Amino acid sequence: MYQSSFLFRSDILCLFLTYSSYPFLAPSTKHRRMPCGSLCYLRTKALSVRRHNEFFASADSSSHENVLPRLDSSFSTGWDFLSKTTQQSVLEDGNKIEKLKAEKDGSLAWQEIQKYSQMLRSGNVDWEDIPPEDLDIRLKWAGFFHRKKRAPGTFMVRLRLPNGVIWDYQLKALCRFLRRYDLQNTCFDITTRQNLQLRGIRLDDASIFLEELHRLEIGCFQSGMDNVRNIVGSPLAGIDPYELYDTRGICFALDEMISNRGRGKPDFANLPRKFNIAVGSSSTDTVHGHINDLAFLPVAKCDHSGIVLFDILIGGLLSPKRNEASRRLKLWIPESSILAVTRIVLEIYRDFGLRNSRATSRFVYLVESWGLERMKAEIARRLEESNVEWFTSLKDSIVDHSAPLIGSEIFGVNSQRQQGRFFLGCHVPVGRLTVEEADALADIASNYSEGEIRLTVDQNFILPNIDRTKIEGVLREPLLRERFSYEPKPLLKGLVSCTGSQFCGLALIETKNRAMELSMVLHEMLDFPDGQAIRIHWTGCPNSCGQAQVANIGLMGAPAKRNGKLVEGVDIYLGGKLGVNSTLGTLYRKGIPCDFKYLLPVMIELLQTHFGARLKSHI
Ligand code: SRM
Ligand code: SF4
Repeated sequence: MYQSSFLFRSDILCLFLTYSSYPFLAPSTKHRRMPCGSLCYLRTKALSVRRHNEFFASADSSSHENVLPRLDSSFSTGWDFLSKTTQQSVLEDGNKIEKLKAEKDGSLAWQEIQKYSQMLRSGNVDWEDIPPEDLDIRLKWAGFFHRKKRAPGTFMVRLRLPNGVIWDYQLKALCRFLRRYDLQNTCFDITTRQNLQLRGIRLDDASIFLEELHRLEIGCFQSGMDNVRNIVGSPLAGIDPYELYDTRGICFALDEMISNRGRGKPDFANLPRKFNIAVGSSSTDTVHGHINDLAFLPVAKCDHSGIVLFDILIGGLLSPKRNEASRRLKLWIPESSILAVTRIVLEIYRDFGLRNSRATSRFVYLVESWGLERMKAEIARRLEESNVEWFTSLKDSIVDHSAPLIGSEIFGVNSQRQQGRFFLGCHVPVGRLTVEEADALADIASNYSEGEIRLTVDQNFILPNIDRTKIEGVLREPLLRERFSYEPKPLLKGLVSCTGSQFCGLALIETKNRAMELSMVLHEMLDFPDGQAIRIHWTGCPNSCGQAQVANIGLMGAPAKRNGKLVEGVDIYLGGKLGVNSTLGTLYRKGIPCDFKYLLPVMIELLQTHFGARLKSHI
């Protein structure tokens, strides 16, 4: 470890710079310096505006040739990045999916999806002729999820939208693509990782769709299976008055490092399991850092240099087997070290993660099998080796604990840190948009928010950077008055729902429709005097994609009994908290039938006793 007992001149200067840059560091802190990487979202924004124009200029061109990178035989796969020892142990002792990857790596789907698409278009084969391991599993590496059980022959495509940013021209082009299908069978879903999923896509169109995505600078590769998922950042980045750090640049840079901006990067395409990353911007919890495998949360900012220090959290997860909030590593880093730390953690996970059982292969199991101290020492050793800046103690954290927790209170017109600019938070009922609605939203963004739309982990959106002169106009937009309300009712503000049985083959219950219906009925019966959001999350099975344990009240699909018969039911979780002292909700009641005759009284009682709801006088 670098010690400051013997210092050259440059080291003295460096030490001086370090302490003046980081006055909140304790004197015992060990440190190193490295050149700062300059990551600038503004560049992305400027490019986006330019690409917008270019895209429309070329949109009518019929040639889709040579847009995608052509992969040749020298192309490495995820398997090539595994050490000989890992490869050997997978072959001897790996679980079913590991064996499947060893046979043919998932990253090959990036090529094969185009091949299959062309074969289907030639009319000589049918989608049912495609080997099921490719159709149902490997294509998920390319972001194509066959909805085998609920909509056979069609695919859900999951995008990668770092920091949840999407632009009007991108959304419009996606709508234009989906219009080739019967609109009844397509839609968009905003996901709990501030991302978009598109439904109803056919495999014969996959290569054309991919080419469209590439021209739009949107990625979808590595959005499923054993990959790093959408990089979550604050939807209020750059506009939040309480912000310590603008997350946009780093989210884009992380996405680039991990997935080559969603176009595929084999280095991290054969992990033992999925991996979630979030970067926070302030104590205003908009990213749910505590349930990610790796999270960077800002804890201190130097007034003088503007440098922000981050806490590193590791090992958070929700899963059928267990739910864990992430643990603080007690290493602090500046922004310039986030990429290096992420690379190191992913390499450790890829090279040493457990691969014999799918149920115990998430990162937390490696952290536990090594112990937190060994994991910390290994990360520190590798940081040291790479000459990356990090710190072992922090004198003081300047996180503003008084910042309002606006994660689920983003609605309506809000002042930005920029004078005369406002953001409008809007509610999307359980995250779903029809193609027509998405198209109209893109037009609204063009007219009022410089084309930008930001998605949230609560499956809603905000329109940033609205000029004062345009506020009246945007508030009059019929789509926002009638459908995507900026004044949602208390139970809708924090209502989240996973996909459920309408499209998900793992679901035990229907979720989205039920979530809306129950909220409406509860609003008919109850008053919520303080008008605060009550966060209710529905999730169709114990995988907890709808993050039931993050909610005030979590409803998780589970079997229930009525008159001796098995029926759709929920387990109820209670007590999830966001923010600086976040906690996960715990099991409160098991096996309540979803039939409102049984569920409604339980919910009314809960809302009255824990959340200040009152029965309406006419009830
Ligand atoms: Fe998830 C599997 C949907 C966020 C834990 N998840 C699935 C699949 C792919 C199953 C399948 O093939 O049908 C679902 C696709 C259904 C569909 O048609 O939409 C699915 N997960 C979702 C989404 C769309 C829910 C939503 O409505 O928002 C979310 C997509 C996020 C994204 O953009 O990438 C989604 N999933 C999550 C989260 C929440 C999060 O990331 O913060 C979790 C819990 C957190 C975590 O992972 O620690 C989550 N999904 C799972 C799991 C259990 C993982 C585990 O370690 O056990 C599975 C099943 C699996 O991986 O074996 C799963
Ligand atoms: Fe499907 Fe279960 Fe995830 Fe809901 S929680 S999307 S039902 S896997």
